[in-house]
Amino acid sequence: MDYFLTEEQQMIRDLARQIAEEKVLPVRAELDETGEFPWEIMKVLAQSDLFGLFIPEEYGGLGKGSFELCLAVEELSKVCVGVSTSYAANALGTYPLTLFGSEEQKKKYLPDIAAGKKLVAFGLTEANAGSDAGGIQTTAKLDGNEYVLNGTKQWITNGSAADIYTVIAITDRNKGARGASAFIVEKGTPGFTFGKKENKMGIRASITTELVFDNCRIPKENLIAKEGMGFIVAMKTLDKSRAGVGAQGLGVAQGAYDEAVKFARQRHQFGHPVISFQAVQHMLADMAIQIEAARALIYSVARMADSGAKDISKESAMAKTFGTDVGMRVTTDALQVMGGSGYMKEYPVEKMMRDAKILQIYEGTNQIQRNVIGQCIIKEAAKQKN
Ligand code: COS
Repeated sequence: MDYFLTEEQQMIRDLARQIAEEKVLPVRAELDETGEFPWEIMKVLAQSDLFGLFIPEEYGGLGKGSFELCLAVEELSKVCVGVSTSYAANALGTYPLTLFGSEEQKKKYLPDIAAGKKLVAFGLTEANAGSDAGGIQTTAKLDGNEYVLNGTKQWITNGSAADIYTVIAITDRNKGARGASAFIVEKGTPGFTFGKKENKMGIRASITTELVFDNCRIPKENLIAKEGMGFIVAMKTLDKSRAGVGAQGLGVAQGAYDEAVKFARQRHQFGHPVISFQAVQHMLADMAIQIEAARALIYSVARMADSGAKDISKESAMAKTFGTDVGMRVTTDALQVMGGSGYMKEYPVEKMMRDAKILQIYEGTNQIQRNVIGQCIIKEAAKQKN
């Protein structure tokens, strides 16, 4: 299908594709095995200006948007979702700054982020606050000219690899969701350390750790927006980034589908290539339909986000849910088409299937996304009735 990409968008897609094929593909199995952070690939992405895609030009970026970011994420995810997670989590961590940062904060942090000199992570989740994002317990107390942070963040992508952390903490426990605030915490700040490093089923080329704050003092100026805006900062950040998670699902689905088609042409049974059997063709046809439908939805939502639309909660939740459900279904079916070979580490599809699973879970489970969509439907229906 033709998505009418501009020449520039085609260049961005082709650049990401080239990096994925030349730099990521040769090392993806090794990264999956060792669980090492892909520093060399991050360097290449930085040299290619891909960290600056969504950052405004006045802060050293390329001034593009969610759509271009989705194109890059899709290409990287075709080859390795672990790598695309490390890359995309940087955007997730940066959105609080691009969306809500002050002029001083943007000037101070965005140029280094755009240049890929500093990596970013987003710290929301805690042991008792996953789907219930309002249930966070990490606190930030104002003491003179500093906030003092205490608490532990869990399952933070790019934890310990990142230099800059955008962190949500409670400044007023009595105010519920309106008592949370967003902060910038730099690596190396006394009282800020990294806890457990997780050993994961998939996306092993990304790093996931705890962030531990023990009387960590940060300057008052590191507050993002105003006190009490933390929950809104987090929700708007997630609204903005969720099409990108959908693009990860889309990319891994495309990667697995391509492998399945290639395999089905080569593998012979009963004297014929297995692709000649209708049972296999129907599976491939269903996979192709789902991939194209996901692409159409994700690209439309990303373009909507870039158009300046104010409320994209419902659409971005749809893109995330559909894209990542397609990612899981298509990788599972691709493995089925490949049979015993698909299950073996000799082929990349078993890794793709392991990688795809997290996409239905992180940045808001697909059950939470359906809640978000449901709430939007209720609001729309109420408006229509009035
Ligand atoms: N944009 C702006 N404001 C939003 C918003 C959004 N997308 N979503 C909620 N809000 C506002 C609400 O309007 C409400 O404001 P008021 O207090 O003025 O009424 C406030 O935030 C609280 O909203 P709500 O009552 O809906 O919050 P809940 O605690 O019920 O939780 C969900 C809402 C479940 C949607 C939220 O907790 C969520 O997204 N959870 C998943 C979090 C997640 O993605 N975790 C993954 C880890 S982060 S990588």
